[in-house]
Amino acid sequence: DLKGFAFDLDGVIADTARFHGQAWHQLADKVGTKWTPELADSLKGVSRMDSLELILKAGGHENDYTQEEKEALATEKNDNYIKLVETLTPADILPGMKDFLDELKANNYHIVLASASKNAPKVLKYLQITDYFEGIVDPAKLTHGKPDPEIYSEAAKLMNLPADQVAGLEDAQAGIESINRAGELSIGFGAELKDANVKFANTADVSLAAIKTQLD
Ligand code: B16
Ligand code: MG
Repeated sequence: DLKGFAFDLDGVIADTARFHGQAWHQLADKVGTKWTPELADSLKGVSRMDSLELILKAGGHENDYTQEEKEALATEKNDNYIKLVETLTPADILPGMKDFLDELKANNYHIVLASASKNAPKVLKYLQITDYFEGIVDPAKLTHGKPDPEIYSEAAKLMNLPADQVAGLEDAQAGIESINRAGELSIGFGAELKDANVKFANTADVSLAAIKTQLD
C-alpha cells in the first residue's frame, strides 16, 4: 500500500519548466547554440551544470570554455531564472496540485520533494506551500542526478518508507526513469511519458481515486 508521495517540482507543482526554458534559451543564444524543442525537452530534470554541457555540446561548443567560464555562464543563467521565480505567487501552482496536496495531507500520507533544483526551497516559498513538505531532498548531496534512482531513493529514506510504499510524480522522462529504477510507483504527467506506471494528461486529473483506478 502507498504511504508516501515524492514530488518533482518543475513541471509538476509549478510551470517553472517554462522559466528554466526561457533562461536557458537566453544562454543558448549567447553561446551560439540553436534553441530547439528537442534541446529544451532534454534539459528537463537535468542538473544545472549537466544542462549547460548539453547546450554547449548541441552547438559544438563544449571545448570553447574553461571550467571557470562555464561556472560563470551557469551563474548567469541562474540569476535570470531567479528573477523569474521571484514573480511566482500561489496562483502559479499548476491546476489540481494544491487540491491533491490537501487530499494527501488530510489522509495522512507522507509528502517530500524530490527536485533536482537547488532553487526548490525558494520556489516553494513563493508558492506558499513549504509547510506541506516534511522533507526536501538536497540535490547538492547527490552523487548522480536523474535518471539515476538516487534522488527518489533518498526521498523514500526521508519518509522512512520502503520503495514499494512510495510513489513519485514527474513530468520528465529522466524523472520517470529515476522513479522506476528506485522501485517506486511512477506517476507521469504528459502524453510522451510512456514508461510511467500511472499516466495523466494534465496535473488537474490527479487524485487518490484516479490513481487507484489505473492500478486496479
Ligand atoms: P537549478 P525538477 C530540475 O527540477 C529542472 O527540471 C531542470 O530544468 C533544472 O535544470 C534542474 O532542476 C536544476 O535546477 O538550476 O534550479 O538547480 O524538474 O527536478 O524539479
Ligand atoms: Mg520536472
